[in-house]
Amino acid sequence: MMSKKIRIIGIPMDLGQNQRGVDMGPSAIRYAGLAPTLQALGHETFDSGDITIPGHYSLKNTSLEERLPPIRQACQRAYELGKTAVTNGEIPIFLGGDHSASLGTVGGVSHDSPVGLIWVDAHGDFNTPETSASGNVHGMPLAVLLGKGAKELVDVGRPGAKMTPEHVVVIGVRDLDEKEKVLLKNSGCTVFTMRDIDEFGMRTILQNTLEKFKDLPRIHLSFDMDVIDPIEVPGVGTPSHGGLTYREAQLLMETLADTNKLHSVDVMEINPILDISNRSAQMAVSLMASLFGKSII
Ligand code: EXY
Ligand code: MN
Ligand code: MN
Ligand code: MN
Repeated sequence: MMSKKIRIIGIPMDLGQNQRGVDMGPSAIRYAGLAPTLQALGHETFDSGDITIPGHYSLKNTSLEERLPPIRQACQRAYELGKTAVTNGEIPIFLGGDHSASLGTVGGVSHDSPVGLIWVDAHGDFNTPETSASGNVHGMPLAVLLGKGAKELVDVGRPGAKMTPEHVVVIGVRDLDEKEKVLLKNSGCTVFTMRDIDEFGMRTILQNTLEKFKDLPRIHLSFDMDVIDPIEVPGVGTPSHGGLTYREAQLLMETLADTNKLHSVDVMEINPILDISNRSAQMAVSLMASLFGKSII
């Protein structure tokens, strides 16, 4: 794989859910050796450090309404950093932090033209404040990117190029809320559940995905680490049994590496407080190595 310019951006977002610790995800992934691993593959890395999450220590157990302004502000910053990185010809790797931040990252990297969005997650992240039982914004970002939900967030998240369902593929879902299921089913997005992966295999799912995106020159991968089975990745805030195997996740990365279409990537939801010996962050680094050409012979 040709040498890439990779921009590491930490987004220690934890306002989208209630588990403390996910704000330390960016540090855990850096500590697991992300930059030296990518450099060893011949890539050039730049690290922007972590953005500031306004008020993030004083908002424990607060309401959705109280959290919307700081989440909006942080996602606006993520939007701007993503826009700047891709404008400078860099590939941003956003390190979460909870998945609510992706309503900003995806908007920023697709500010001027559509991307194929591959959303890999145990969850649909397709709730709105009206359908959500938890009120947690990390269960909403994909709906926001398609224009559904809180106006304060839709105004931030909607990319200039206006994300459309035809440009969205969801892979790995197995834990959907009832009302969310109806929204996702009627959304027009392509959804491959864990059962689809079991029945057809990851290779077929990826072939279908890349066929769907054949006319799109750029792909954004929004990877929620809870898509992988919690036995392999215990350090996540909303674990869900029966996830991707290590190899299914690696095959996904290797297949995307072959396309040379990778435009940007989110690695979200690692919570080192819930982890075992930083194993989940080490897995994230291993996956990024495959995404950036490690297994290409
Ligand atoms: N659907 C549940 C909710 O909305 O609260 C759980 C969402 C988990 C979201 C994680 C980031 O993927
Ligand atoms: Mn998610
Ligand atoms: Mn998830
Ligand atoms: Mn399987």
